[in-house]
Amino acid sequence: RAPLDVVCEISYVMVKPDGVQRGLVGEIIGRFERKGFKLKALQMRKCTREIAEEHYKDLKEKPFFKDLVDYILSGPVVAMVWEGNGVVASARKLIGATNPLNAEPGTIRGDLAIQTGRNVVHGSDSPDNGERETGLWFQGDATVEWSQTIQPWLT
Ligand code: RTP
Repeated sequence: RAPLDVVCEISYVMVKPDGVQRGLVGEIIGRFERKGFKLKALQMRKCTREIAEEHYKDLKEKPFFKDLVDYILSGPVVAMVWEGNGVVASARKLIGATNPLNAEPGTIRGDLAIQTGRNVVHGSDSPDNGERETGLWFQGDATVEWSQTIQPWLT
């Protein structure tokens, strides 16, 4: 039985090509695992321009849009779905500010990056986008149902 304050959400989190190339996949997954979130889907892949453009469609008019899409296409990414209480906002906090120079120490970007255009990881900015992005990146693939043993003592 879930406690009353539990809001079950999913966030689409992605290690971007620079994070993969720099060998930061384990570090990033570890931070979400240690926080207590539940991994629901995981796939290493090279994405298509169509998916990258759809993923960032809200930024289509920005001057950096093409560079952003080229960056996401520049190497494999690690696509993930994380589930848990308040995971969308919490993931954003764990990840830190868009510009890594403004990200607090202790956050992924604050500890591990120095450039906005190479900020190693993405996290959905709303529960609706968590659902939308999960559907986009894991088309047709069901997320995995499994029982997490980390939290029963809280209930
Ligand atoms: P993300 O979607 O990747 O998690 O990043 P975010 O919410 O923190 O930032 P957002 O404003 O959605 O921007 C998406 C990504 O675009 C790149 N960007 N470049 N050159 C620039 O001024 C600029 N601004 C944003 C970053 O890679 C950012 O993560």
